[in-house]
Order: sequence, then C-alpha cells, then structure tokens
Amino acid sequence: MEEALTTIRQESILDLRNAASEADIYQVKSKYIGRSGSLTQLIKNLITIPAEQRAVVGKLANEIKKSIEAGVEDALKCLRENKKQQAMGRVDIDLTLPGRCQSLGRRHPITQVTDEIVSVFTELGFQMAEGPEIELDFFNFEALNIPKDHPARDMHDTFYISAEVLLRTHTSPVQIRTMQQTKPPLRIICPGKVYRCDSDVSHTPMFHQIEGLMVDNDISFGDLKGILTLFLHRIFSEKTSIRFRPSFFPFTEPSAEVDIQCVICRGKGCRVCKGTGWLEILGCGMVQPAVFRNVGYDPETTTGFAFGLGVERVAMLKYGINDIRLFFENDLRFLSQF
Ligand code: 2NL
Repeated sequence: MEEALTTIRQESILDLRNAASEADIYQVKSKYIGRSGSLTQLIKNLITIPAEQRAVVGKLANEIKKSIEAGVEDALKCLRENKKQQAMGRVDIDLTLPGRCQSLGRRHPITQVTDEIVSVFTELGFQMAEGPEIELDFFNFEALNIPKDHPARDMHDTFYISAEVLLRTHTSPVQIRTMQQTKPPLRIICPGKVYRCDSDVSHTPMFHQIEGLMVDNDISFGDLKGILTLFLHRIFSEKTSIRFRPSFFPFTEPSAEVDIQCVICRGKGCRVCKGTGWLEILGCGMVQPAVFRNVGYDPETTTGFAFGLGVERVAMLKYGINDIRLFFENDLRFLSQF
C-alpha cells in the first residue's frame, strides 16, 4: 500500500505540472482526491490493513492528500497570474506607431459670416436679439404693414402651419416683438433661420437672414447710409464701391436696395453681375409710421431705419461660391476650406 501511495504522489505531481488549463487542474484534483479518486479509494481501504501499519500508512496518505490540495491551489494561482501578465504585456499594440491625428472642428461658414456681421454691429452699440422660428401671422406680416390680401405675401412663399401660424419668412418679427417690449431708443441686430417654399441654385427652403433696426427720435436716411456703408466696407473692403437704389418694401418708406461693385469683375461686367457691374446685397429703408403705430410707438416723434440681408448671399459673394446648396450638403471637403 505504501508503494501505491508513493506512485500517487509522484504521478499527481507530474499531472499537475502538465496541466495547461483550469479544467486540466480540476481534472487532476478529481482523479486523486475526488469522491472516486484513487487516493480517496485507498484511504477508504485503510480499514483492511493491520492496525499497527494503519497508523503509519494513514498518516502518509493524509500528508499526500494535503500536498495534492496545496499543489492544486498553487497551480491555479500560477495559471491565473500568468494570464494576467500576458494580458498586460500583450505585444499586439505597437507603441512606436505615430498617433492617429485628431482633426479640429470648426464653425460652419454661415456661422462665421453671421458672427462677423453681428460683431460689426455690436461694435456700433447694437444688441443682438433672437425670437421664435414658428411665428404668428401678426408678427411676421400684419404688424409689418402686410395685410392678408397684400401682393407682397406672394413673394414670401410662406410655409403655413395653420391660418394664423407659420414658419417666419424673415427675422422682422423679432424686431416687432422687441419694439413691443421696449421703449425707444433701440439698436438691435437679429440673425436667424428663415423659411420660404423655394428651391434652386440660389434658393433653399431654409436660409439665414440678418436684420437690423435703429430707432430714436432723430434718425435720418443719412444715418442709414453712413452705418450701412461702414458695414459693407468692413465686410468686403474699403475699396468696394456702393450704391443706393430706390426700391419698395411695405414696412419702409423711403426704401432702397444697396448694391456693391461686382466682386468678380470689379465693375467691368460679367456673368455673375449679368453685365451690370453691380451686385445687390441688402434691402433697407426708413421704418413706416404704420409699423411704429402697430407696436405702440408714437409715429409723430419716432424715427428709425431698418435693413435686411441674406447671409448665404453675402457668404457666396465673399468667397466666390456659385451654388447655395453647398452650404447644406455637409461635405467636409467644402466646409473645411473656411
Ligand atoms: C431684404 C429686405 C428689409 C427690413 C428688411 C424691417 C423690419 C422692421 C421694420 C421695418 Cl421691424 N423694416 N426690415 C426693412 C427693409 C428691408 O429686408 O431684401 N432682405 C433680404
């Protein structure tokens, strides 16, 4: 029996040494000291040997059992430690490779031009004002001297939500709301998204507009010309010629459209300016007394000028872009040039 024990001890040591996985180790454990393991069986059979030998052999058998248990624990610990080391020292990451370049984001060209325009006016003491894109007919049309049957409504290609609710077609309602809430004097600049049911190379159903309004008791057309000339010289260049042309808007009287010298041909006449040498850039005028009356201002003592421009149009002329849709396709090859 002692011989059998020695064999068990030696073989179990060899088996544990060859065990390559946790499953292997548990198999070795059960082979020797499991319920029907060889050492377990042998211990059960101790009863069959003479009592004087039993004490010695029993002690030896117990020692072997203990050493197999300890061997199994050691083997498991060793295996787990190895796995951890392997995971930490994995060589499938090449630390010498250069890092992946994280490209820096930037503001959309429309946002850049908007910010640039707004900052020219905030430097002149204008305050930025914003308002809702879903508007009431009253703020978008009625208060601006455009009643329901007015032909100017056709030009606006309005998206109606219901008879009285619509997507604003310009940012003028922001100025109406601001005037309703504040007494003059007033200097505000109102950038924002506007909507018109129109779509081709120079029109998108949503575009960006900036309107400005200056109100006090002695504002003249001279103030309008001075401020808008200064503004256009800042956005384009000091050398750009500017002209004011008579025009019509229901909410201003007198009204004008402002042209800049063609940025492409410098006034000689080309395809972009249709041979005229001039490009229309904004609309403006002295605020209609009716508009002041609609917001509760006294039209006898209140004067002011207002103007409106399309941001996409300014950006297209500034950067020589011929298709407005490029701004909305989100192609980074286009957008990252600005
Ligand atoms: C254009 C013309 C313009 C205004 C907008 C305005 C606003 C109020 C009162 C009076 Cl609250 N006028 N805005 C005035 C003249 C022209 O825009 O062609 N925009 C692209």
